[in-house]
Amino acid sequence: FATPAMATANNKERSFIMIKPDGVQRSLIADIIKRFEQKGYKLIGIKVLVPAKQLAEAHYEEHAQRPFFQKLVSFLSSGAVVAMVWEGQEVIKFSRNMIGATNPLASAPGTIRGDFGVDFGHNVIHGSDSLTSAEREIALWFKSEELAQYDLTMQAWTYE
Ligand code: IDP
Repeated sequence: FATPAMATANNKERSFIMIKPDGVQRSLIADIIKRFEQKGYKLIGIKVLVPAKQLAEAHYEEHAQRPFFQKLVSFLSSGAVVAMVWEGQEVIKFSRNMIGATNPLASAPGTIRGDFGVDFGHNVIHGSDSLTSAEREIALWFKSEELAQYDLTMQAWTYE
């Protein structure tokens, strides 16, 4: 028998999730946030911003040598994005499952990209792909004081 307090030990994993400019322009913010909330994850950071090109380049630095890099960076800094940090058990891996494959046409129906996207370059959302990426991306987009520490009473009903 585990009390809710005991159960929180594994629930602190964090992922950086971003609704890209296409997702914002297509009014998908609420639908996307709703999926993470309904899954049982906790929103601990959120902001709307038009990323500077430098920030977009830093975010996608692993793709700097790829032919699509400039297009990708220009697109990300072309409009408002919603940058978020979500917390919960296995949130990194599970978010990637919720998001779907990089190519929306290869994403299963029911995933965010599978339900909302068509094209590679307009695939609606970003989610960290590993613990290392999550830590790097959260530090890049958020100051530590922008991340809220609070208890969600609902968690006692989400986690055993
Ligand atoms: P991910 O977003 O699923 O983690 P990554 O391989 O990290 O995929 O690529 C970052 C973003 O770059 C993708 O979300 C997509 O928008 C874009 N991208 C990736 N590969 C291609 C490509 O081959 N052509 C055009 N855009 C691409």
